[in-house]
Amino acid sequence: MKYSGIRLILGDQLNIQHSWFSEINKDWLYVLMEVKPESEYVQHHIQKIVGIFQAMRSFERSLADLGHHTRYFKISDTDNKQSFKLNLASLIKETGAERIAYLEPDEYRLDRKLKDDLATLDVGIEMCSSEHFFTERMELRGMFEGKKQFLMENFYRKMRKKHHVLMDNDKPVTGKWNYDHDNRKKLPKDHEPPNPFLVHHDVTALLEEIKGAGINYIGNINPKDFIWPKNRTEALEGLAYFVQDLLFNFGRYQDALSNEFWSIYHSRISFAMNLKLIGPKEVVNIVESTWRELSDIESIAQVEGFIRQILGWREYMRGIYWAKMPEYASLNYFDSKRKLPSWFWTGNTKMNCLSKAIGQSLDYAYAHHIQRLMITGNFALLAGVHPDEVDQWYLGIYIDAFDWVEITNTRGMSQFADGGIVGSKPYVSSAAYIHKMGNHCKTCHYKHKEKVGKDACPFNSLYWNFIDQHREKLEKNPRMTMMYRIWDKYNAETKSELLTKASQVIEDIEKL
Ligand code: FAD
Ligand code: DLZ
Repeated sequence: MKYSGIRLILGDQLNIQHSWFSEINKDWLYVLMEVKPESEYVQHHIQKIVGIFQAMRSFERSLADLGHHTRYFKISDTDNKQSFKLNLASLIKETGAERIAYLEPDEYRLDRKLKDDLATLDVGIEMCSSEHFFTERMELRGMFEGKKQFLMENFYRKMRKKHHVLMDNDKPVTGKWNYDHDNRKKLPKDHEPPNPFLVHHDVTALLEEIKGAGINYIGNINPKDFIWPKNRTEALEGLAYFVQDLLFNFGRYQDALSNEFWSIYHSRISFAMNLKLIGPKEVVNIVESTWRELSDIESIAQVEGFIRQILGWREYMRGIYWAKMPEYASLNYFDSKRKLPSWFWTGNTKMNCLSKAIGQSLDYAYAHHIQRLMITGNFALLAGVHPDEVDQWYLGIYIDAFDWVEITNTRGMSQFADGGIVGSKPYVSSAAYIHKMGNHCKTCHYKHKEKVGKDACPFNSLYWNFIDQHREKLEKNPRMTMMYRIWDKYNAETKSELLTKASQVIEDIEKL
């Protein structure tokens, strides 16, 4: 059939509410493609590939059911040239299309690639807004001008005002902007959070197609019971479950760690949001209106804590990404050089917190924020692992991982490789923090209170080694002063024992 134009939809642009789809226009052919290079730019978790392809296929069916004209390239199709450019070139020939429109990619890599690739096709090109975020790509950059650091909290308050979220006129509702301070509890003994919201899909056939295409992957999957949403309806069900059963403990336990529960009170909506099955504006609206309807003033700390993650952190990270790419992707403030230990791909370590965080990441392609920041990220930073290694691991393993939000969180917030653009100090801790926030240490082979003995928790010596090693870069940071004061009070013998122990830990890193 002949079309005057082709509209390309990427795998993380499945926004059925986009204005593109508001009316049926038979001049446009909507195109989605499963292509090998997008699955292989990093070694992905199999659940991430399955989850994206499942949602893409479902999205194309929804568009066709609405009456739009579509073309879908499956990974196994023999006429699939496994390239956006080559598939589009064939379609231009086949349909006579004279223009291609696409939605702004969220990743710098793909943004550049599509610009370059499409420029070689002899048609008109148009890039349109994805109509998903609160902010425009470059909005934060303007606020940055002349500043080394632009604090998330300042950005968040601007967003609250601009979008009238949790505001009474120009004042924050209840008079306070941020309730983070009230929100740092571990789970009480015998406390059981509700079960995570799960859908159940049989993806056996899709998995076989992916294997047949020879795509390399990591991680585990139960193809008879795949738990990630495939469309907007399922994503909205997950959100409704969160609002009803989890939100009112969200902030309180958002930093908790647990041996038993893998998502605690977290929403698990990042995958659906990053694919754009649901949008941040509707999530924030639903949460705020539920809170206002219930008039439950006590729960403001939970509600504000959750909204801050989406209106604050998520938009802020995207703003930093577009303000600082491409340089951001190669920052390495501490000049770290090591490789990740091989047990990051198996979870086979005697360190219980790491074994649990990595094990569940392999099983579910998911870990909650504190596991990513204070367990795996903390360890990688203390062990001096190169940020490229750390980025690749996070980008591959998590179902919600896309460069714009992964790299700013990993290289920025977690590894401080940006020297303090995102964070005001490195997120590092000894075992004391991990013990304080959960029950991992209770059942661990290592002793959280010991620093240098055979069974001392490796986090302890690595922590002090980090403090010692990076003195020049950190001691003037006001938020690190206290740690240097403590370190300086240790006598020479204690210091030497700690540093020797840290060297042993690094030497034996594969056997920890
Ligand atoms: P909840 O705890 O329920 O939070 C609700 C929502 O808030 C999330 O769905 C997410 O959209 C948003 N949010 C919360 N924290 C952040 C944050 N720091 N940055 C951006 N959005 C946030 N998030 C991703 O979406 N993709 C990633 O690739 C990613 N990589 C990360 C890597 C590291 C090292 C760290 C420390 C954090 C990373 N995050 C990433 C942020 C955060 O950990 C996840 O968004 C969150 O764990 C997703 O689970 P959830 O939906 O249950 O979140
Ligand atoms: C992550 C991913 C994967 C695994 N596969 C595809 C694909 O085959 N086709 C596609 O259009 N998109 C895929 N994606 C998502 C893209 O990489 C995504 O659009 C970019 O990461 C931009 O954020």
